[in-house]
Amino acid sequence: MNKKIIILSMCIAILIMTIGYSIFLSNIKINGTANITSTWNILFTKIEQISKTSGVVEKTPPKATGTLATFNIGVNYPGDKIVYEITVTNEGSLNAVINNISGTDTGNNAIYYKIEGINKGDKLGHGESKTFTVEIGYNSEVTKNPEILTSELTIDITYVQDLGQEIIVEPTIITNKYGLVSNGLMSYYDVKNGGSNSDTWKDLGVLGIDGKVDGATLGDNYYSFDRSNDCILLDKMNYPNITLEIATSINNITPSIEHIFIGNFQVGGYGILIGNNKIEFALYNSEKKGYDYFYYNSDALLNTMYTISTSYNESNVILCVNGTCQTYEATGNLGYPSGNTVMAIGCNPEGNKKIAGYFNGNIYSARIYNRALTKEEILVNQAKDIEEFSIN
Ligand SMILES: [Ca+2]
Repeated sequence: MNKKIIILSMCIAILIMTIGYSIFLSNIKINGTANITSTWNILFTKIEQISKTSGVVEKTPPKATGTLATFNIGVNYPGDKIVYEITVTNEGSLNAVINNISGTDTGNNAIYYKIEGINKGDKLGHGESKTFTVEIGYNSEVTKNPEILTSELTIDITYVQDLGQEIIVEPTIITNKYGLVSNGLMSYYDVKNGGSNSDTWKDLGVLGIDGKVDGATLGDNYYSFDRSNDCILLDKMNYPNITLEIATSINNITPSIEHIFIGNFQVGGYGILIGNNKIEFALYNSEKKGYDYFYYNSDALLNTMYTISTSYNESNVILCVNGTCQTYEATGNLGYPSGNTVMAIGCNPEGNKKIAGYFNGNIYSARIYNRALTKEEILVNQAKDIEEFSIN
């Protein structure tokens, strides 16, 4: 076997995890003339590998030294993963609580990180220890060598003195270099981030499924669709849990027809569209053999910039438009599209052809996740769009 190929298929993941406690000082109370005996000392006391697949190479031993924990691994095959257990100990005399955790990876979507067991709002009393896990893996959906072979994750955990103040417990969300939730981002299209041309909309996500532009016209930072046979065809994406997101502006609506932003619903499937002047998510329900529709409350406006996100997790649908979310119960079974129907932007696909449901407007970006993002995660992505596209 050619050595070059082995090297090319290797991805390196590095984790840098730090503990900070910047604002606790302002909260320490000093009484009278007593000596200050309270101490603040929270550190990583242990990092240990608890499982790994055979394709994972630990390039240096993992290290937990003081407020810094690091590891450096290589993965060879999609599906490879390693799990580390990390212990954090409060060796000081003050009770502490996490008031923030932030994580950013450098944007190699072939590598994912999962952190479990530590959240904003977690308390750590003096003398106590807590363990949590970090899983790093080579995304099993990847079918070709990623363009970037390394990934660096930085996590900052900030503790403050626990004075009984209210800190809402929130899960840790890791974002990529674009400011988007990393975990599960399969395909990501955004003209502004480069690589696209009049034939191809570059996929910046895990799958590397570049969109085949068929009729749509490349503009400044968008593709425009004229409601007459314009479409961008992707590939098959039939996930049982999904999130679809799109940044768009609408030029025109013909009330009697459906205009599709993104979807794969040709006899089964799901997508985001405009129906009866409203933005909606449609999901094929295989029990009732028809679509369930989840409408956003207000009418869609023309020439208005929208970020639209929708997620489905087998019991709920979340639909968010410009930072406002509606949640619906979704019963029944998701029905997949028939045959080899692909995901498409701006039209209804049948197999890998465009047939109907044409859109009239501009599409700036689109994202497909293979899991249902939470409302909190969707709002992180929408905040990114709201800033990028100056949405009011
Ligand atoms: Ca056209």
